Amino acid sequence: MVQVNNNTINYFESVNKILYEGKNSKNPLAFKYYNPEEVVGNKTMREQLRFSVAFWHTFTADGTDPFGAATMQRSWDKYDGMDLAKARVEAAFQLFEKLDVPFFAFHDRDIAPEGSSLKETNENLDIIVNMIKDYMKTSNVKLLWNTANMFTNPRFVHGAATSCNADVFAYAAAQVKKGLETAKVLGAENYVFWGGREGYETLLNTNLKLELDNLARFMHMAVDYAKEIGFEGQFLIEPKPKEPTTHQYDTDAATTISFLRQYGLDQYFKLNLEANHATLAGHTFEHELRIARVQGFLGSVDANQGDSLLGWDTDEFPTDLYATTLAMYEILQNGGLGSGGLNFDAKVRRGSFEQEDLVYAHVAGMDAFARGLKVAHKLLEDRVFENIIDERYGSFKEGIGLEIVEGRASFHTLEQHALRNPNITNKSGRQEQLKAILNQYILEV
Ligand code: XLS
Ligand code: NI
Ligand code: NI
Repeated sequence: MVQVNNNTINYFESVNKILYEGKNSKNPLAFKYYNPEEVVGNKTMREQLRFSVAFWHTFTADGTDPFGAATMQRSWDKYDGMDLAKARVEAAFQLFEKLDVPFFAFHDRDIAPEGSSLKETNENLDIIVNMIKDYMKTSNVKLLWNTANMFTNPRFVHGAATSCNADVFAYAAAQVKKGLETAKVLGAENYVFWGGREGYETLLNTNLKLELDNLARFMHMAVDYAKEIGFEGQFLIEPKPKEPTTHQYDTDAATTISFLRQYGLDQYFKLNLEANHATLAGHTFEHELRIARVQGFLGSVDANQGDSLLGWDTDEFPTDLYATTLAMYEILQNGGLGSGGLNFDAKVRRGSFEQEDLVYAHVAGMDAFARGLKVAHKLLEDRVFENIIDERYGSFKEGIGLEIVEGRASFHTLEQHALRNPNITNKSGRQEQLKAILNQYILEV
């Protein structure tokens, strides 16, 4: 055990290391499906899934919502200020070990409090970053990504890189500069941009063109600075359509890819896709993953789920097996996530206020993705949908279809074909049958 506040505290006293006990286990503090060493496909589950704990939801959130006060009292909350920040790091590394997760992720302001000036804030950050660095020396946990919180402080009321105020743009740049230095010091695998308040409330006061141009300028400067200091992690953008602003610029995967291409940033960035953001954008999670995958932009995942009855970013722990299966189906076809991972950008419900709930929640999410991985792997191994899809598009493998695909067709040749073939026959898409097959795999693999 490690010592921080000159105390040796076991912050998760009632919890032992979580072990794989198999699907018949009744132990809530054991994995039923996640068996880190089990090989699925060509890698172990640990390598395939690359789980990450999100510092903000698990160590700083307290259950506050727009209607009510904090419900969660954590064992590290007896401290405050920098002592609290240190205690959180200590608790975090204890939980990482108990869950045996390979990664974690944080915003700068999750890990250290702001001071009265940028200089003091950076000094606070340095102390905690050095402490984390020390912990990482004796732990297997790596930093999946870090990011800058440029949405909580009132200075970001009109955004950060898309603020109407150039002083705020400069402050944000200073913050991301420090963030990249932090990423370098801690060997982060990625650096994330989530567009906190990078959007607008009303077009009536917004120079949309200037804001988008500035956002791109900001990202180019980040890329340049990363090169300058030798940070080689992957840059990621996390799309979200709304909340907190009415319209967020990084609305969804397709919009963000088009922004990256328009501004010549596409070679430097991939996407960090969050399940709940996909549904907020009116898409399924698998849609977002597919769009990114087929265009070579699938970088990482914020693994959570929304609630269709609520319609905001509820950030629940992922337990929906259809969603985890179809997500893993995309990820496996992507050849994995590369330097990315499955980051639990998820929080326990306000009513789940006991500290053990944090552990139950991660166990639930890890098991749901482990099961999704196995089902998706089997679906792909059996070529269940691939064979059906191949056959469905068979008309493009011969005759006029092949001419179209090979670029040999024109409106002239196509018109001749249409005139020669008056009787078109289509075949059923078999959606219901396919869903029944998917159910069968989820239940039986
Ligand atoms: C908020 C985002 C945020 C990012 C990191 O909706 O999901 O948590 O993942 O800034
Ligand atoms: Ni997120
Ligand atoms: Ni989110």
